[in-house]
Amino acid sequence: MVLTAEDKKLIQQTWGKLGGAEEEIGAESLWRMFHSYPPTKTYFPHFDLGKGSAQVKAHGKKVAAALVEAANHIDDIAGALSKLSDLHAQKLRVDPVNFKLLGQCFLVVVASHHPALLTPEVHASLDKFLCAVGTVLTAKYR
Ligand code: HEG
Repeated sequence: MVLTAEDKKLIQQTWGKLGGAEEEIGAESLWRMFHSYPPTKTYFPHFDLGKGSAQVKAHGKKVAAALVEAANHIDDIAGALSKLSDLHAQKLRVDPVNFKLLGQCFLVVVASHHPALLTPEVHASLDKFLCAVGTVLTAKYR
């Protein structure tokens, strides 16, 4: 996944423009993933997955923080998310297909909250970024 200089600029600008709302966006993306793709729920048997669930909110905050970390280390996403990579691939053994689903839900949520922000260029760059993060988190899945 090659992120161009233009992609990197758009990704970093976009995180800036979400203006602190990324935690809610993270939680809503997860909620949407669980309910539009129910098999994803199997990784979270210990969670209450209802709307407004405190566990989904708390988890959305963690996912958003990891995405911000990746955006802040855009030239070394693998290094920035190395522990999470071990966790998802080797411990949780999350099937790689699921990352596409979460990425898609994330884009839908950004679009629904910030329609003007998600120009086709930003859409493409954010999609590439989410794919790059997914590649890192699934790299050791074997
Ligand atoms: Mg994952 C935990 C980030 C996709 C299933 N995920 C976590 C944690 C973070 C994170 C930061 C907490 C780690 C910790 O507590 O040390 N996840 C993260 C990102 C993305 C992602 C950035 C993709 C953008 N995760 C993902 C997907 C699934 C999944 C697609 C499964 C469908 N994550 C998962 C599970 C846990 C985490 C089951 C453990 C939850 C818990 O028990 O607290």
